[in-house]
Amino acid sequence: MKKFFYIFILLLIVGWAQAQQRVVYTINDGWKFTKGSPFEAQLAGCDDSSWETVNIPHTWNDKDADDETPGFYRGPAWYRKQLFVDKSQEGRQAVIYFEGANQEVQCYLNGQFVGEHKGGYTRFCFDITSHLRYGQENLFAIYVNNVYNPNIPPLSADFTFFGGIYRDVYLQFMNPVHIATNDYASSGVYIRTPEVNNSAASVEITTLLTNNTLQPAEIRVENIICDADGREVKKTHAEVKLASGETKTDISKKIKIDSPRLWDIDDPYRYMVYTRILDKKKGALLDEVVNPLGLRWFKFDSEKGFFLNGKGRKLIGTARHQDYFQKGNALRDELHVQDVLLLKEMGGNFLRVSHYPQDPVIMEMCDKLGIVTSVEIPVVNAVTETEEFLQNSVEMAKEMVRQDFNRPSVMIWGYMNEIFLRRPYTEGKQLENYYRFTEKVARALEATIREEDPSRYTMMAYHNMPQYYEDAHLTEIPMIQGWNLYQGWYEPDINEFQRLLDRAHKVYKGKVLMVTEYGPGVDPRLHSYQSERFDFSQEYGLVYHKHYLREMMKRPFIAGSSLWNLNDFYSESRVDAVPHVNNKGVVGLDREKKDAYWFYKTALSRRPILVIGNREWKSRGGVVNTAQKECIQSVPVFSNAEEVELFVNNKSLGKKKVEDNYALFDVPFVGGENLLEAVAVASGHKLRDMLRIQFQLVGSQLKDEAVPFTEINVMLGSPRYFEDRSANVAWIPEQEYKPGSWGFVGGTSYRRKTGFGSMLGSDIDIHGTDMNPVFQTQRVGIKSFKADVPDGEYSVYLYWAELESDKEREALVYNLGADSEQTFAGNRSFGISINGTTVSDDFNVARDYGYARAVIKKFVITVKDGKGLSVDFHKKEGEPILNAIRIYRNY
Ligand code: GCB
Ligand code: CA
Repeated sequence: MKKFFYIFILLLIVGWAQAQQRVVYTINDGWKFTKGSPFEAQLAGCDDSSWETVNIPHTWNDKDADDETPGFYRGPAWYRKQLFVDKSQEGRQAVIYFEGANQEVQCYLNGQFVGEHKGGYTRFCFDITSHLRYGQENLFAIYVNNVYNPNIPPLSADFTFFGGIYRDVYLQFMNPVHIATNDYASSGVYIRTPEVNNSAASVEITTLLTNNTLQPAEIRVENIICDADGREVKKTHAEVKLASGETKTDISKKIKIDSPRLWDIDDPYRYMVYTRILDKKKGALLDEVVNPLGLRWFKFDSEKGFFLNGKGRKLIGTARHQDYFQKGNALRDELHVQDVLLLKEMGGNFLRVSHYPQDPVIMEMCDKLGIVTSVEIPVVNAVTETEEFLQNSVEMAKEMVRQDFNRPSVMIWGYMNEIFLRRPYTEGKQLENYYRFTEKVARALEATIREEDPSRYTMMAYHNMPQYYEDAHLTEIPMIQGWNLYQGWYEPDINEFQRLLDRAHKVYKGKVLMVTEYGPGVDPRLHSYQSERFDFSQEYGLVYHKHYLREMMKRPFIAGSSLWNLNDFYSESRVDAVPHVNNKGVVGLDREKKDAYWFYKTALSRRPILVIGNREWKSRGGVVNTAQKECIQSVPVFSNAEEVELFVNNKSLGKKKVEDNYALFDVPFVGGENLLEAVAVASGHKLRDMLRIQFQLVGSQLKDEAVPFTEINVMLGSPRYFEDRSANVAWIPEQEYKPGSWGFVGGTSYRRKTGFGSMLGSDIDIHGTDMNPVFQTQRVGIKSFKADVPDGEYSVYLYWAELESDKEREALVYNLGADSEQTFAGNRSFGISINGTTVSDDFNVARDYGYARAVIKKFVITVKDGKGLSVDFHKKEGEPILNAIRIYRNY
């Protein structure tokens, strides 16, 4: 009797387990991790007790990709985890599923190899059924490397290749008879919508079914389409017989939905498709997979642009990189989610998911928020002329398409970004062969994607060397041409942008055109009222974006654009105003909004908006320039109201008309705290915004008692303002000395030559500081810096960095066209005296500190007899320099 009872219970458990639905959970926490290749790390015998303990998402490069030492760890590493798996899932199919790991993975379970994967940005999974032990500890050992592999794209790119298991990892348990998990880590269900219009839609659902039992299985496949409220709209079913071990396709054709509610940018309505398989006889549910269904139709027209559900829509949005301040690419879901919310809030309706497929939550968010997307594989900069490279690229394309196949937001599949940026040859037979091979890869990718998914468009992004792409026929292959254009940034003439658009329109008649990239670098710590390209100021950022948006809006044949980039991102080898960071984001690495973000939000959003710009600039400074002892500086106020009024310290500055999405006010700042208050009325709504700013007022006459002297912080050779955010110090531009006042005597501003003209200062990384901009400009040939300060004791800090070196001549990889014609001027020596006392007669920055290293010397000086302060430079060899000066009154 007792025995019987147990058998009954056992049957119950087995039966229950059989009929149970999928169980999916993450196994992210508490992994042992080490770099390198310890002996037999996949085996239990390997002692991992001294390894670090980490949580996934994890990257091993979050710190070394952001430190001063060039390079970051690109090598092998291991993750290990002892995981107790209870008996609740015993007898079921077990799968380990990775959302992404960079870039080559080998997975072992209990000492046995279970699978491997190449490519850092697509999802993959392995069946572990035969290796898993229930009711016991299991040793998961995962080898990952991010070593350069000539056969795995990307070979090179302007972003850091953070290594690691940097997205979620899961265990999945399901019935041995289940919806297939082994088709490029897709959902096993492919939903097509061959016809959609306002009155009806037809849906076709393909399901891959697997029987991993030793018996044949007879099952019922159901597809239930529900509306967003969960009400059943349509249901289909079919009966399928599966032989033991068989994987089979079931296709439910032409499911008709009348009067569909469409998926649109403003109303991203989604149906849900529940794909279920049931035991034919017992009716028990064996497996279920849920997919979103968006009913929409769209087209791109080479003259009129993009149409969604019959309506013309200009696509405006951004590209996005998947990293974050101090975290590298290892982000929890919430941080991904936040980015799509930021884009939506900005009024964007398009996301170029570039340069690689991203976390599934990014795609989910785009589906949910009505953001049209283009997803691409990371074939960037160059190809390797091998079949293996070609094959790996094709595999990636398949993974991409199958994994995000059911997303209503996806309308474009992309491949190849600026593939001729790093051509290994520049002429002759080798170049010709290289072109031919690249064309072959392009044609293979195009064919693969079109075969996999004829319902979407294909796109390729080019840089401004049309001739290369034409020579290799690459401009002909994809359905959409994406142009990455940086006129007014890498190239000097901003107006060349619209000329290039018109050229493309003319030359590539019939091709759909998009601007897949454009953008200037902006460091929100920098401001300038004489802004120019490469100065990284907020102000130049605005000039640039205003121009580009205006020119694209004028041209209906530009179907859309994705500015570069939503966020600042890490690029180890790059030096912008912030080392290792590409500063072209409209939000920062920490997602701080820059003025350009507010500009787009005002231009694109239909909600009433009023935002005082320069919001982040909380410690400002400047020189008295009114009789009332104030400093007038302009402040943009972003609004879609017709006019705005600004109050400063409770006094109205009057109303101003808004042009180009903002009104520029001349704001008289007083020393200390200032309160700005903007008011406006937009579409009947009263709007108000406030901002408090600390202002460091500097007298124009330093002995003027109405503006007592406390300190000045001056960047030489520079019209820029810089905010030292850690210490709330306001750096201001240089000026020429006039008696009673302060400033430089003699010399010129340092400008670095680039392939197309020159840039203010330098963009080399300055070691030993996190205030690059303070050191990146300088006055060359300076004779003196004078300040007619009142008597007292002062700390005088002199700032130097040698900007000239042989190294500097090596063209910076990403600053297209940086040239090499400068002569070496870094070998310089000069004397320094302060108020007539020699402090050095042979000061040589390069000799004593090397190139590009921040040097700060502090002198304590007593000023007497009303003589003020004079720092004098005495030329010995080469030209004397000074990068910045801080004069601080002690007493
Ligand atoms: C490009 C590349 C992108 C770079 C960008 C830049 O054209 O496609 O990967 O980050 O330019 O900032 O230079
Ligand atoms: Ca995730």
